[in-house]
Amino acid sequence: RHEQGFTVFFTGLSGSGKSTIANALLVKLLEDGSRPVTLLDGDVVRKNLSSELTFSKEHRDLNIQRIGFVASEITKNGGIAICAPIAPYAATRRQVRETISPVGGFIEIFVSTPIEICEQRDRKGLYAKARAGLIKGFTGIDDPYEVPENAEIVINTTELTPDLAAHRILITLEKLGYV
Ligand code: GGZ
Repeated sequence: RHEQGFTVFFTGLSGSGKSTIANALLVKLLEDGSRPVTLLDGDVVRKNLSSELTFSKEHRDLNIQRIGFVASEITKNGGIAICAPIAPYAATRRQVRETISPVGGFIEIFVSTPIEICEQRDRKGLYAKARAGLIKGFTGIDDPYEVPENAEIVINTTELTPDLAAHRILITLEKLGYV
């Protein structure tokens, strides 16, 4: 029986595929059925928990700290938290890792889709708006994304479908003894 809770923390650019892979992983973990699973998706958190926040560095950090706090509570109580924000700052990601590691597992997943591909896809038209100057401080265009150097898993979406990516993550979670 698996008692320990854990957090799967995705990070990557807008349009990198974080949400799609996170949702595919959610389905697989729910099928497994061993523990409650909570998905904290970037845009859902932005609409609810962080609706008053902007995309300044301070507010992005606050947003990630809130996500980290909720994930740590879930993890502490033996659940599974899946987080999928951009989380562009390495120091803030490290903070979250340090908050959660003492109470359970922490697996960071870098969805490494290059900006060229994210911009080509441009599912929500946000890159076009950022290029046109209609959105200022857009991650990867005129705002930083600090590439993770200690992620447990790196997912290259140009080589893997979302379902295969989720499968690979699940296998790794099994190997690490979390599921
Ligand atoms: C980056 C922005 C911005 C700016 C709005 N920069 O593709 P999306 O639309 O659904 O995902 C992006 C989401 C990012 O919110 P997060 O809470 O994940 O970001 S952070 O971790 O940095 O707090 C994008 C949309 O919000 N969006 N403006 N300026 N993404």
